[in-house]
Amino acid sequence: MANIIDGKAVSAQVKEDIRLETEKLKEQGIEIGLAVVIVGNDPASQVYVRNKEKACETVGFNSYKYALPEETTEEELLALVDKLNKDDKVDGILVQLPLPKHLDDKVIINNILPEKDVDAFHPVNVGKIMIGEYSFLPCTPAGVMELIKSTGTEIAGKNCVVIGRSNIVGKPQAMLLLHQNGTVTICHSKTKDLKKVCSEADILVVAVGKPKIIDADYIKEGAVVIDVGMDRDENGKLCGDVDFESCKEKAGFITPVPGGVGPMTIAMLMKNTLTAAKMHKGLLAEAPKDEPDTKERTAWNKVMLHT
Ligand code: BQF
Repeated sequence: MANIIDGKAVSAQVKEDIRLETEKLKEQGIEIGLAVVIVGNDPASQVYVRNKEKACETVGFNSYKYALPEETTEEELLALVDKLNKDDKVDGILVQLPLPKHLDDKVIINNILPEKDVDAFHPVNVGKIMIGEYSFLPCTPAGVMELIKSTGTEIAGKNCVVIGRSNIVGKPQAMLLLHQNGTVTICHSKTKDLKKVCSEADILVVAVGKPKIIDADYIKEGAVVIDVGMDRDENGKLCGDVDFESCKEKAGFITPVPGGVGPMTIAMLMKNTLTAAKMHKGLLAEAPKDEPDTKERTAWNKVMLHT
């Protein structure tokens, strides 16, 4: 039986550290605010937004929720983004994706001030991730890194396989693993012999979006298996991209769904909001830099803790 990675517990620890720091800032008269914008009535998005508001409450941030109707125009949404960009109480802005079809995610994201872009989706922040200069951590990949760290697994020199190449998870995930000196392979729908590639992975991150497509045949004995999937099985029950029951004996460590990566995504969003606030208030002059070749693991810790 593999060790099950408890994402809820790790996220609770991250949030507790943030709560303590937020409390100290409050004593100096500094409050932290996150604006959460949701357009339309997608039920999953509503759950995610609620999770984010709850997390704000847990760590002591002010959250400002803007629930806009499905018919909101690009002009109206951009006007709100502009207002939030200028609002001094708002340190971070989060626009819940996906947006309704008539709105272009890219146009909206490009109009969020990079220094308030706590999802790290703005091209400026994406570029910084590429060069290992993290103003903001990409939330889900950074959460995955924390979960790997919690297992005590060294990343340097390991075979790391990421399945999925999205801009939100797969691509930035590969970068973070690379910056920790992993030997990284990105797989996708055109990859030949996925099973063979995966079965050589010491660390396997699955972000495909298809229920239980990875079973024990894909897993190397003792591997760290991280499941980013948020899918529904044939009975409509929440499950991941990894067939947990099939893999749990063979993997060394494995994340469950729910209770694995999901809570970490939220915790990392809180961490980014704290960073945004500190930058905004002039408490953090420069973005932390990651220089993996010289500083290796300690660099990651520094980046994560913004020390
Ligand atoms: C848990 C997300 C796909 C597309 C857009 C806790 C969340 C999920 C699960 C959550 C996600 C997934 C979020 C659990 C935010 C993660 O206990 O397992 C929290 O709220 N997430 C999102 O905002 O947009 C998404 C997945």
